Amino acid sequence: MKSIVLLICLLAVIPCVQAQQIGLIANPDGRKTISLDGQWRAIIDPYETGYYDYRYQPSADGYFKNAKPKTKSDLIEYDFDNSGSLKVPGDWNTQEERLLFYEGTIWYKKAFDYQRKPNTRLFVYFGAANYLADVYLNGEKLGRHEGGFTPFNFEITNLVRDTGNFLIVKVDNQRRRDAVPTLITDWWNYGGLTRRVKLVETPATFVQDYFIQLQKGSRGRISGWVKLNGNKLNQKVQIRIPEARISKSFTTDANGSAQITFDADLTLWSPDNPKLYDVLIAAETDQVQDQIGFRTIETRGTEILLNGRPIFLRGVCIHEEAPFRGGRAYSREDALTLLSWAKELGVNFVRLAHYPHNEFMLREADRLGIMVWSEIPVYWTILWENSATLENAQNQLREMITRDKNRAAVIVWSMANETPLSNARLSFLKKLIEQARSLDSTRLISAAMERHYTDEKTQMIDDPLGEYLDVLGCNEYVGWYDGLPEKADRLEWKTTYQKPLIMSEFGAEAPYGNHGDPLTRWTEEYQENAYQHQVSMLKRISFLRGTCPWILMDFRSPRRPLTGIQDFHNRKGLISDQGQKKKAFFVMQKYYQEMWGTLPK
Ligand code: GCB
Repeated sequence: MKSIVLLICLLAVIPCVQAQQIGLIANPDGRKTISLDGQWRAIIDPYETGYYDYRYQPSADGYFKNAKPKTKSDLIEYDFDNSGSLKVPGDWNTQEERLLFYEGTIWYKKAFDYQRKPNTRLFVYFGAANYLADVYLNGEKLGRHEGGFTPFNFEITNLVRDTGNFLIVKVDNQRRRDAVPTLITDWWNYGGLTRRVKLVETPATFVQDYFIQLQKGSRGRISGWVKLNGNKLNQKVQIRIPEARISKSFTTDANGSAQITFDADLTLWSPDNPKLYDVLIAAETDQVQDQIGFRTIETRGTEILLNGRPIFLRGVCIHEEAPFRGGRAYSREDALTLLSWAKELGVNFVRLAHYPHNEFMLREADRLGIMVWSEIPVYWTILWENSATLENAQNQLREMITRDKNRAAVIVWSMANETPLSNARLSFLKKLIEQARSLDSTRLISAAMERHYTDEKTQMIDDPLGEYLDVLGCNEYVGWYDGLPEKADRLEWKTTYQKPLIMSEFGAEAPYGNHGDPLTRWTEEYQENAYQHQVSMLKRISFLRGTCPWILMDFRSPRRPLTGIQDFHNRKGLISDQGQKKKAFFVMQKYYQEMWGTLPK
């Protein structure tokens, strides 16, 4: 009996020994990588036949085995090599017309050869897969990842072969009530391997992750940590910033960790001067280079201070939607188009809604000097009392912060969007806030909240969540869902908190080129009118320190069917998905231009 138990334990353990999901590898682009992008074979599997048997049990002979008939009589009902293909990175919805509304499973397969090397470890790194990914190499399961907008990696050192490897991923984008996000969102549920996939090569012991930023409140002291992974964990690690003549040595402990702290005389990163330094993290067995900016961000009363000086966040919200071609954005070019439109508007800040965007957005924001609000898809009707939902949200939060914690551009981590008040919701969000603060004490914490009327003229922000935030975020649609544009003229804003406010959404909807008078819905003139009244209202809010109109560019949404106007797009963009600027764009642009004269950029 004992030996059977032992055997079962061993069998259960073997796959873990071979294929490990280790923590995220920081800065994969700063390492030796081999791209797996391009065409992948794909099988559409709406009934998950490749995963479950006819008793709805996980099947041992799923599609991940990539089986081939060995004799002419063999029965195998799938064949990757004769099926169609999909481009990676890319959502599947916009690659084939029959997939536009598809929600379910698609199996992806990529074949590759790899020359194995001594003392070298190999990982497969996914930028993102929406929503649930089961990953297999050469028929063995590597693991599962849940959450559509954050990266994950698996070690494959012991499974990879010199020739004939097949990497298979089951991607499932079915919406679930207990997931994050949950069943309803006002954006398209783009499925698939939506971001880049690559192999990452490292030495046996390597620099897995590091956090190198200015200590909270200090403009001259860097503080953070370095983490090694491997079997030679006790090493000397140097942090070098040649341009600032810095070279500091630290020793990692038995777990491969070292706390770092040292004084540094640096040119600080800001929108005026987005200075990035080459930073080298050099252990004895590995080294990684990154470009890192240094700045401080704090609040004092209702002020937001960048490098100690009050700042107004001239922002705009952006979805990860590709300009011109539609679908999920994934490339540097997409990021540059979106961010340069935002710059034309006059921004120094963007809200990346409603989930972590691809890494290019953060890297380019760092280079262009655009401050960023980044958030997780805790949106609307999350199951607050479900512990698995909380764990899922915590995991997505951890992955977002892990990936982007060294980007100077990121100044706000946001926890949630328009969530309804309840004790369960408050305790869920408090846990996320505690986690965010423990992972990164340097950024500001916010959430996009709602407001309510205390009388017909007074808008009140007193959501109990506000107590736990550094910056209040508030979404309001006065002039669109809430009255007509001129209603904004009568409103007065109040809050119970002595904190800065970012108006994290406001807007109105109009397809580009649809004209009429300023009170006719869906016209550019109505949208322009709504923005004019909004702007004069915003100017009257004494504790306002940032504005993020909804939204830079039109985006697809299944909740927007109105034929001839929306055609399954949310048309609240200041710019159309073909890059045409609507009248409202120029209202916001003027508001931001006027501000440059009176406030520091
Ligand atoms: C909101 C949501 C956003 C929607 C927007 C709208 O409040 O946060 O996701 O797209 O309103 O257009 O209704």
